[in-house]
Amino acid sequence: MSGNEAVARGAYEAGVRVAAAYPGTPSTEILEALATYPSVDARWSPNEKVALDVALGASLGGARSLAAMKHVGLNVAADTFMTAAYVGVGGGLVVISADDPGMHSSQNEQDNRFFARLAGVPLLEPADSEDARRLTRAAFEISEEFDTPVLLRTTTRVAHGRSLVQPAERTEAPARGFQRDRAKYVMLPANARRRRLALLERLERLRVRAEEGAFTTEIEGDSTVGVVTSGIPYHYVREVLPDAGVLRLALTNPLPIERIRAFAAKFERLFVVEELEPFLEDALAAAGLRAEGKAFFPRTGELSPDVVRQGFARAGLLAAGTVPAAAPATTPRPPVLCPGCPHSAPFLVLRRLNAVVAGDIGCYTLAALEPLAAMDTCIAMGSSIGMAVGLAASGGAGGPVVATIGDSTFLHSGVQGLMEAVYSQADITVLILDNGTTAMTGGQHHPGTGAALDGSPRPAVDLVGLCRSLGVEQIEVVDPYDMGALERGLERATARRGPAVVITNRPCVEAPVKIRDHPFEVIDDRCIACQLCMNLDCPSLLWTDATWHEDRRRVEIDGSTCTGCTVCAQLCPAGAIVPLAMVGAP
Ligand SMILES: Cc1ncc(C[n+]2csc(CCOP(=O)(O)OP(=O)(O)O)c2C)c(N)n1
Repeated sequence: MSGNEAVARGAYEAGVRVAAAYPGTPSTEILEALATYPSVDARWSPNEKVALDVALGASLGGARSLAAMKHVGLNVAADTFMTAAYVGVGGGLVVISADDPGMHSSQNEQDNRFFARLAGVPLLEPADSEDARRLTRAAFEISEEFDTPVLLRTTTRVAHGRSLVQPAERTEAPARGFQRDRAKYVMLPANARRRRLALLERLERLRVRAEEGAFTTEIEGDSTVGVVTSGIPYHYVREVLPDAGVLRLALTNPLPIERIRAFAAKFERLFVVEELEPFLEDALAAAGLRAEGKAFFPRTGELSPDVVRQGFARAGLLAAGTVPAAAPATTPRPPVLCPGCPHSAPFLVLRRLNAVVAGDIGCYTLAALEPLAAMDTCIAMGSSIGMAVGLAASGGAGGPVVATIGDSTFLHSGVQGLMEAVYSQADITVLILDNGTTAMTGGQHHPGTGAALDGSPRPAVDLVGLCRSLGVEQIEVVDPYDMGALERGLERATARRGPAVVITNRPCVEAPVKIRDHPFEVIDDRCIACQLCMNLDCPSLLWTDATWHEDRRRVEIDGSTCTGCTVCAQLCPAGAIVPLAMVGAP
């Protein structure tokens, strides 16, 4: 199983009844896997905070519950998370944070282990898929025994790596029902003060449990080197230094510090090997335990056996010759929008309008790259509209200010930005790129798609009605494959005072079904090599060796990938792009 499938398996075995999430790499498959199990109500929420609210509510109602998200999702859910630690649980509550060291698919690299320390909740760190299954299952037990949410933190390699697991049967957790307890569940200051003390007392009980060693494994070694580690770096350490003593921690908040002290006393040199921040290393230092760590191992990016080997070589434990040379670099292949992507043409128009574009997160963020090069900022999910309001308020934008945002992102956290735009009557245009799915993470449903996680029909949010209800007076729906309509719509919107909304309405070419209309071709001798079509950055448009006036290269179309969206044909001033003549056609 992948780590994500194993988390789902562990939760299923533990008797989880309600699971909520908002998609985000590398966490998305947890909910998709959970949805395949019977007796589990698995659902997409509009954002991570709502997902955690749903899971917490279900927990207080007595059901074992889970909320899953990528690391930045926990920023969105943090408000609930911090106080959920005070409230405690009814049925066990497990929060999964899938961190992304190396930023394979994220806007930042943050070590969410600090969230567990900040909130005062137990933290579990699986090292592989079996660990993920076993620890997720155990997390529900800890949650109920200690009356606390539990944070289970994976990383991309654990989430997406595959290894053997030993599945067990599901244990149905007893349905406890909702136990009314306002002193515990209503966080007025007087109650919260008492709950804060309960939280500290529970952390101490957890520390005692950790000292008993249930979540700690010691590998004996010779007396020269001892390594404290957690998560997937454990496997790297074992591979690189098979003779070293290793203390592998699965529970990393609270730490079994006396257990670590006893381990440390056995070795001449003590190391901590961990990904990202010196979370363990600093805790050891605070307890008076001097360990070597970030002096030799990087604080950014993923570790790997080679990176760990290099670190131990720098520390003088391995001869330099034992460290393999870096693997030859692969040819970089930058990501591109798909052939026929309905997000391309709107950005071409925005560039022509010389708009200052506050972008957001989704497939369309690729419009920031050449040749579209039509997005100027991108910070965090849902930030585009507020950023556009601020750019307009600065008076220094120097062009029409446009926020671009996908449908899933708009419903995640963009709506409040639009409220602000109406409230402050900002001179901005909001371009909602509605492709009817959460394309970036693989095409998940959301409240605007009209279907639930299992595909069953649900009422869909009416985007036009929603924007109107917020007080937007000018709203236009345009076809992003119609260059003229796009230009007219965006020109009208940007010329106007006050906020305006333009919504594009073509589905993603990949979801829910692959769209393949009749492909197009370039008639060679009509192509004047103006290369206007190349600004679209469509992967179906290819350079040829044929030139026009000897120096400008002509273009051809790969008919096997062309979706027939027609946009390049509309751009071509020479009429050289036409529907592909099929062999055998009359
Ligand atoms: C807080 C947070 N949650 C989740 C993600 C992962 N993520 C990035 S963009 C995105 C949504 C993309 O959908 P949409 O806005 O509809 O744009 P599309 O990709 O379909 O063009 C998601 C879920 C993230 N980056 N940040």
